[in-house]
Amino acid sequence: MTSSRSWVLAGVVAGTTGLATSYLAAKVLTIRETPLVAAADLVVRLTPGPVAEWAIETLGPADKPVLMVSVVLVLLGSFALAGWAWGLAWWRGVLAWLAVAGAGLLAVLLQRGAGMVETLPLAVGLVTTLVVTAGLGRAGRVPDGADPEKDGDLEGDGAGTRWRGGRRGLLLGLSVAAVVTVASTAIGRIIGNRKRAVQESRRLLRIPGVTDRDAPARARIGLEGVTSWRTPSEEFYRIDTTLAVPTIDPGQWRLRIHGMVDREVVLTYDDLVTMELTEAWVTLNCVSNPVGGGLVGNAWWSGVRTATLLELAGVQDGADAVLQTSEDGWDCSTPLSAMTDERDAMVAVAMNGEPLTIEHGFPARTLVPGLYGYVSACKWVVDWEVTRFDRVEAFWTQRGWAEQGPVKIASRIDVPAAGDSVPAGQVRVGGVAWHQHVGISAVEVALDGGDWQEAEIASPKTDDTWVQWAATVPVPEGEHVLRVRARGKDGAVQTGVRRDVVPDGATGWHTVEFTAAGPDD
Ligand SMILES: Nc1nc2c(c(=O)[nH]1)N[C@H]1C(S)=C(S)[C@@H](COP(=O)(O)O)O[C@H]1N2
Ligand SMILES: [Mo]
Repeated sequence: MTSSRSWVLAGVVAGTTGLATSYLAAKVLTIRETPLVAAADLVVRLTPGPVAEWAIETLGPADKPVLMVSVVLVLLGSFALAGWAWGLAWWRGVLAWLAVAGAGLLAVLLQRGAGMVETLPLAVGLVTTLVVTAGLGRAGRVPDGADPEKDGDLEGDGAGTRWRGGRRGLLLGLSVAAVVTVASTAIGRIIGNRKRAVQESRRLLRIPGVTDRDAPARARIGLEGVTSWRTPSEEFYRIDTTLAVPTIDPGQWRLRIHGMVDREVVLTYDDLVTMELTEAWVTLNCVSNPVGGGLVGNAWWSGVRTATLLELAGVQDGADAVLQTSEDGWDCSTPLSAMTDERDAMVAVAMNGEPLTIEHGFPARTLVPGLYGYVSACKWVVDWEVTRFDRVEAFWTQRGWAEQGPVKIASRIDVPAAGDSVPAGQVRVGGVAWHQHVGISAVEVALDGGDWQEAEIASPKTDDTWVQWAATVPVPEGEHVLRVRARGKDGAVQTGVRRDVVPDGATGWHTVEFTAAGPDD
């Protein structure tokens, strides 16, 4: 292409195509808003109050459409600029596109709760845009001195710019961009509508028998700064390998139980929620949680006992494992014994009194107290194969993690936090400790490598949850190190030997360095 007008057009076309593929990627990968909406959102948040009020007063209900149209116009303007810059020198164009994408990145990251996945649509859009700009530039390129109106002149001088087809090439490039744009938008729309429908049916869902609970008084130590005993669902840690969170309509959901069973069973969601519900406080944690880390949470779960479901199918002799598979293909192998003994292992349908959130496995996920999530807590679970450990190898086991994943005894200091400065004297310290399905019998702290001192512990009724602990420690002025260890109801004492999370969970005492200041500091 020769004229800057063509470059402006190429920029607008390329940017629009990128917008479309980023939209598709957002619909496939996330259940959040697209980069375009994020940008509009950012404008709203950056708008000074008086301007916003003026806009609402004068524009009324038209304020949202006006906003979106303005954002789109600004975007088209920047696309045009980027195209024009590319015409001057390709690297200027690349810089311009990076600037546009950077602004989008800012908008996306400033959305509440946005993570890495939310930035992928932008990357997809940026790559599309760069490819399309370069492609259009190439397709429309005409050697100096040739007639741009003429097609396919192969009489080029051979050494110079290759003849790429002039106007015909440009039209072809534009058509490809148009097809990509329309197809991405259409497919994105279909996927987006499906996800919205699932979110809506989740919102409207009322599961009979599901109750909600506050943390019982006996489970609370009452020290400010100690992690809340009941983890709110939106603060519950999330771990999975999935890029595109499965959105499963409860009406479409099935759990197939097969393998070493007397009869194969296929359960629908209605089958499941009309069975007797079990409810329990259960603390779930991740094997990848480092000493002192936050990949642990405690919730009130409602579901159907896994033992009941396995009984329906009739487990055959010789089986010792259940290979659980998620809708997204992830799998884990769980000891059959943990799914059939007296513990509250369940296929959970609700968390803290509400249907599971989509990120935490809606409409159904497994939960086995006492086992790390990676060997048990299959989200979006759809398939159980009753089998033997010597016949299967699940996702994380194939990658070097242990086949068996019982939760290790652990404890954590929440107060003081690392680097805190507290008044010297009698200092209240506290945190949480857990050894699911065994229980915590005591927690001890030691200051600066001194003697262990027993802490108070709150005692929830169940051994399947963490416990809060607190202690009053005499602390002189200066810099200090506090460490904590727990004792299990089985008599085990938490080891101080530091081990990494691979292959079956970290060990070692959590320590916190803090300062105690005198009255004059
Ligand atoms: N489908 C699926 N289920 C999964 C995983 C996964 O990657 N995919 N990760 C597991 C791991 S490692 C953990 S620690 C828990 C975390 O559950 P949460 O995200 O609800 O806290 O889910 C488990 N279930
Ligand atoms: Mo995990």
